[in-house]
Amino acid sequence: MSPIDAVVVGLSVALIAGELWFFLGPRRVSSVRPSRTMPQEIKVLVKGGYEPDTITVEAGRPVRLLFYRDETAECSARVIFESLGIEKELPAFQTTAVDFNPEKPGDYPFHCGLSVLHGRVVAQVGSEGARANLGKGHAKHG
Ligand SMILES: [Cu+2]
Repeated sequence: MSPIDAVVVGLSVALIAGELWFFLGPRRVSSVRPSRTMPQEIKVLVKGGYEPDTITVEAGRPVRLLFYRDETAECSARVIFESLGIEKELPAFQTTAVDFNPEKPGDYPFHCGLSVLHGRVVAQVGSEGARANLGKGHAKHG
């Protein structure tokens, strides 16, 4: 085998080994877990109702609901979470954030000022709850 042949064979072996390592080698798993202090952010469209009207989150982690009120109808001007003691004005065509931490698993209902429109936050143990919301929300939000 000439020196050139040896070089070619060597390079080929190295190339094959590289490819095998690349495709079959151990995967680097991102160890970045979502920080427990990062709020679970969910966008809610307010227009004759709440969309989504059922929001699943992980209990014990902060939640930030971003209400975008896409109307001027008086009915939806305020949102009330009685069990959390939260009441917020929702200016029309703006996004209003409502922050809270659902310490315990369970339902956290909310409604409009006249209790016509209803929605609820369902807090579940574990991150399954947070994943349920992935991809939800609306293009209308800024
Ligand atoms: Cu109402």
